[in-house]
Amino acid sequence: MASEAGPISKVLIVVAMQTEAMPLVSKFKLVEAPAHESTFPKGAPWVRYHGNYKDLHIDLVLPGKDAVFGVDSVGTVSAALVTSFSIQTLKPDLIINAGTAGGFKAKGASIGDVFLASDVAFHDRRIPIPVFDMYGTGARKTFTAPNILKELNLKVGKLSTGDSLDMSPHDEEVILSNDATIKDMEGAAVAYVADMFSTPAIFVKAVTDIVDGEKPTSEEFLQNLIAVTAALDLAVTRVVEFISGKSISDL
Ligand code: FMC
Repeated sequence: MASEAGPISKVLIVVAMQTEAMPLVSKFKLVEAPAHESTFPKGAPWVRYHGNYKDLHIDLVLPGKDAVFGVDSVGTVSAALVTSFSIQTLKPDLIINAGTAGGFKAKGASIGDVFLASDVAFHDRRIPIPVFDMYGTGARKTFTAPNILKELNLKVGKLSTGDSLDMSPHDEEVILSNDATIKDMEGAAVAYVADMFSTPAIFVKAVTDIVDGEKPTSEEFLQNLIAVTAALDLAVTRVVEFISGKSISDL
């Protein structure tokens, strides 16, 4: 791992869906790590692309396809697993969790906005016992990157994470008390693992759907996924270009 003062050399990009990953793979000219040189254990569906971009080594990992249903393994469990193993084996200086999210228009989010999350928390881990309640919510501040924010002109907001795409009334209540502007299915899980292993992590999230709007979430999500992914990839590219040649304390 690079010291705080040394230039960042290894970046780990954690993405949940193949649709979100592929434009970044081609932008950074990453190649898939062949099975025989895979650092991942046999049986794990996780996928790793890697390569050098400018003076950075980039590893882009995704949880891969569910073995039974063949769909992207979205959600907290898969994200935590692949992040944990990737930190152990790839030893990144910085993690970028890039993905799509739902946004709250009441908090100023619009479709296509790209946010850098200032805080993360869970909204579907209700444990109404003192202290366990706070453990469940798991609110934490993310690594602050004021210069990335300033340079890239991203929006800032709190991110709330849960394992459902939709929002139950219970979830809504917690999301409100988490003061969240955006909502996803991986961020707080990636943050938990990154903190566990003292690896700085930033959360770049592009809004595919408006949670407090009229349209059904799944419909709006699928409708906007491709277009919003382009905005996400542009933002991630700019973040990576900004990071190149800098140290952690410059971010
Ligand atoms: N609520 C929760 N997650 C998402 C969302 C929403 N309104 N819009 N987009 C997402 C993200 C999640 O993090 C998943 O990776 C994927 O997109 C939806 O399955």
